[in-house]
Amino acid sequence: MKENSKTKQMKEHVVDSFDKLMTTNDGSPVHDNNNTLKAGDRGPSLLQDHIYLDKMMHFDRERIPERVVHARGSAAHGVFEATEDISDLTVANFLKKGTKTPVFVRFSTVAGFKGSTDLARDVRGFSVKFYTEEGNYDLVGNNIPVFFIQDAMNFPDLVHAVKPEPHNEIPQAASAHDTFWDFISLMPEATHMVMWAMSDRAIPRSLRMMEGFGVHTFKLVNSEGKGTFVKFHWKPKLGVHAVAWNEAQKISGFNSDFHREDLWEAIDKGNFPKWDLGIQIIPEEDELKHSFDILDPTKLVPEELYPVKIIGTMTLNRNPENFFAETEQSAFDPGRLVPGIDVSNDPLLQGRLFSYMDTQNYRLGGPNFHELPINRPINGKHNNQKDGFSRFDIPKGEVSYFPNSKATGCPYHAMLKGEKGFQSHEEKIDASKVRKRSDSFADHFSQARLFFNSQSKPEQQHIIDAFSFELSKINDAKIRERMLANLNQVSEELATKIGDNLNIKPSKELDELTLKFARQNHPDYPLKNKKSEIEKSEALSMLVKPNEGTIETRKVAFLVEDGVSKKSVDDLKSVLEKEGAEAVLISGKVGPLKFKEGDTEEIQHTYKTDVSVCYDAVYTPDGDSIAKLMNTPEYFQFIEEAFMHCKALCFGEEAIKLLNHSKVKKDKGVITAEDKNWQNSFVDVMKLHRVWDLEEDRKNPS
Ligand code: HDE
Repeated sequence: MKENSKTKQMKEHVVDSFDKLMTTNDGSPVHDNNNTLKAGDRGPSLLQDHIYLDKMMHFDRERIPERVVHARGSAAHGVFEATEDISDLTVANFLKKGTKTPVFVRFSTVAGFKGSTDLARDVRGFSVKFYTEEGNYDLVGNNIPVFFIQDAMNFPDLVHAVKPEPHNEIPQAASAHDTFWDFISLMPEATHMVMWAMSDRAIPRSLRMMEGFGVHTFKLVNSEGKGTFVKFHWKPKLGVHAVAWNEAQKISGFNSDFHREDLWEAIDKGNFPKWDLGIQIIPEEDELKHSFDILDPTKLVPEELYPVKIIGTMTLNRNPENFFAETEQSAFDPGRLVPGIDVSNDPLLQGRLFSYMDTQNYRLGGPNFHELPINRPINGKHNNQKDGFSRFDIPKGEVSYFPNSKATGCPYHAMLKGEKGFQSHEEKIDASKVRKRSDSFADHFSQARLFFNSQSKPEQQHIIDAFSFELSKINDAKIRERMLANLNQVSEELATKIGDNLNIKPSKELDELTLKFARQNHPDYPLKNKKSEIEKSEALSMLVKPNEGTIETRKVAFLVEDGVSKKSVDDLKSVLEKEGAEAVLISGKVGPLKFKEGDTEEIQHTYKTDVSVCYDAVYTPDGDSIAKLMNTPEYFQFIEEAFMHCKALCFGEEAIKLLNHSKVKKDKGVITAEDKNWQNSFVDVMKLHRVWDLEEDRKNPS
């Protein structure tokens, strides 16, 4: 991996203890790290043991508060390269065509604690810190383009509602409980976002296969000071994919680090994840032109109205050296801006501008967290801010104020020397001071409907299943009813199908009652149905489009036993590897596996450690192994579960016997060596990610 200004800066702080003598924190060499100092062999221990005190005092203080939301995260370093000339829109240095900028990216779940599972049904955070030549720019987004609430004032309530309930701290990393849905059912504005949260977007196959969104509308500012509204999008090169809900639940049990491990391993193996950065460009003149308000964070801007223009590519190419020092201590903040980018007046974004800095002051123990290696800007920082806990820099000289003559006005502000620096976008505001919700934010259902209408049939079914699961977990029937009434505003079909699973019939009376409740809580709440300009948007569906799929970095389980044919293994393996996928041999035992041809290979994965939910597809090769597999219940469990989760399955010619003996039924996603062009057909099915359209048949094989 090539060095860049950030890796060089961080390198100075990396400590390598190999072949080094152990010391105390002050560098005093330690003679014995096994025994405390005692009065006599059998004690008592002595308080003067500074080596023990030094060690234990540090240990006692090893934990810092976890993030109040987005506590569980995984991160990586990389580089962003700007690929388009957008100098007409922005002076941002790092967006100049050809510029390469080091980045640090942290992905996260929202509700779970730091040690919770990766596969929770949840929104994923997608935070990018660009270490630009003009300071750090943080794009702190999510993998869903809209948010639950419109105003920052509601954020602590939203988070209190979704986090484990305060009396018993149950459930962990899950929204399927009363307090969350109680809150949501009383906040019609959350309906659009919960449609996304109940969709497969909330259970990604990999962090490398998620989109990212800035969510809010931002502003780009050019050299004339002209502003242009933009929405930011990250588009993953590997496509956008999810697992099945039943699979997610099982992965959480088998490997709660599934996403973290997947990201780490991909980078470790040189399979660097990549995303394109795109912008939707909305001229200032269009600000008030639409059925929705571009400042309302519960609304997206349909790509049909403003297409996404790709302006750069990000590659993650280095794992952190140390989780705590880098991932945990990284501090993101949407208010960390650089010249050429500014915030809009979105009331949720405005509220975030206080919260991040505030929480980091608390979480990282004071105002000098900017000096931690992971947070340091590469261009250095120069100002008169002084002192505070854990100051690393040693500022020179007697001056720590401005204006000054003693240091010739330094550090000088840009205007002093005719330079620009960061200038807020100039905007005319002529308004009364009010505490209210804008009428232009009043339509809460039409984009939720747009989202539902844009999903393929299997995706719609997954949304219905997810709502049915979550709402069934609620103890208070009134909450279920209110939620159903909200969903009835989105689509009668959606509400009726979910209602069937909950024993509730959507009705006008229920709708009115719900409205009354919402009104009681906030009497001035604007609620107006509008018609969306767009009925359906292809960009909102995750269905793989023809010829767009790839199997790069996908993991295929090869189920083998002693006597398996090496040729049968190697032939398909080479086809898959050519396409960038990985074959993993799984057997009954670790250790050497004997091939029919006589060679051996070390087995690292067995039915004891590995399950089908951790793989994308399954192959059973030919050979004398078939007889053993015929008597291996775990084998059948593996293929039958993969079948239920709509994965591609492949069987060698002799292995068809096993297929016939199982509950797996031949369909377009089950390929055998008797099929024409079978190896390529297997690859083609894998490219679809899953045969979701066969889900109903596969769940109930007749
Ligand atoms: Fe955050 N959010 N948020 N948020 N958020 C935090 O900051 C907050 C919102 C997002 O990888 C906290 O350092 C408020 C929207 C991500 O370290 C905290 C509001 C979006 C991360 C905070 C929002 C996000 C955070 C907790 C509404 C998508 C993880 C720890 C006014 C655009 C950053 C921290 C990381 C983290 C506050 C809403 C994304 C408390 C007050 C909308 C990805 O400051």
